[in-house]
Amino acid sequence: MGKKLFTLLLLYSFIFVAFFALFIIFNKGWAHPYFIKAQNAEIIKIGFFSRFTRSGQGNETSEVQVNDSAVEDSLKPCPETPPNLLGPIQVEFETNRFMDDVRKKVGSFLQMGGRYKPPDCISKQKVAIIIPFRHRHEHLTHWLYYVHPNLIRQQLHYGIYVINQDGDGKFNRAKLMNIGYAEALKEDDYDCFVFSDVDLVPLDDRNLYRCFDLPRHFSVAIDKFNYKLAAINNFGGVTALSKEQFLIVNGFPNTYWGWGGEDDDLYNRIMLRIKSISRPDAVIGRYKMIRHNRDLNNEQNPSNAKKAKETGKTWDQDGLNSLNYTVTQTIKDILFTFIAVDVHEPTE
Ligand code: UD2
Ligand code: MN
Repeated sequence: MGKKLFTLLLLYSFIFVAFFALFIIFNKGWAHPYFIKAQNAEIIKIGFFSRFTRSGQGNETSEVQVNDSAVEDSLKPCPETPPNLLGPIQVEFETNRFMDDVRKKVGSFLQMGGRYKPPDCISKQKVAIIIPFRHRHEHLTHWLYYVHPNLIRQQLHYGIYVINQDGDGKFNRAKLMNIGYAEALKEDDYDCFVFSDVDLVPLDDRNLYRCFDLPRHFSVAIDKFNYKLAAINNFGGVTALSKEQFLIVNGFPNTYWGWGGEDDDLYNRIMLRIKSISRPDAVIGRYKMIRHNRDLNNEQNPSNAKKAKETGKTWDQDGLNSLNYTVTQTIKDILFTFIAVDVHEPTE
């Protein structure tokens, strides 16, 4: 009896080993789906990273980076709806965050300059995210902490460009956007440009940071405005235009110094040339704004509001076709590309 059972067990083990061997021989790609699964697990993990802390993660290049062009060729387009989205995101700015904490958290998923591409599918668009910047390091830290994981879950192929205005002259948000567009294009063939204030963090990762058939206004429901659109013609905060759309409107104006008006001018350009915009709904388009006072040297400029009434006369001479500036420094951080610029403020 015992001998019979032993023979039976032996036979079973042999069949099992034989089947396993056959599986490996005939299914050469077996390691591949497994690899993809491992990558997804990493991405899911990052999805929860706002809820728990992963400690002891260095800046090591993780095994999720796939640069093998043969593997790349076999990748399929990313799905229309990214599979790992979380929906609403918990966001708070009370925690004192440091850039190094953020580097430790997300650095291993990125390539130098704040670049990312999904390892397991091909994104339809290559997106440059442009942030106009001066003396807002704390805001930038919060922004990177929350937005990088969102973009990774969105399976976006993207790069982050922080465009820093040198000196203490009047701030020129719109011109910095144009510079970001021009500089990003020198680096890669981006199809889409997301223009984002540094103090606006999305509260829902279903708000996809990519381009649409029409210029996109993302930040439609900000906590500061009780999650309501401030005005029907508002086009400030976070927006996206494809390369074609941005060229059609001749980009942003370059001549809006100080606070205000430049977002209305872009809206007017779009209405003149493209006629319409698109927006997410007020649930997906929710944002939290980091509270701040008006910055020094960015006081409201009353002449900007007047200028924005004349967009029809100025748009084709003031924009991408009249852009001039000097890059003074470029820093490649793992989390972003920092480009410092002299914006050539006219002397009065
Ligand atoms: C509103 C608009 C913004 C822009 C601005 C007028 C919304 C939600 N926001 O924001 O898009 O049209 O009015 O210019 O409609 N910045 C610096 N350092 C400075 C000054 C500005 O980094 O010293 C950058 C930073 O990215 C900031 C952005 O410029 O988020 C806009 O400036 P703001 O935050 O002072 O303007 P705000 O909140 O009134
Ligand atoms: Mn702001």
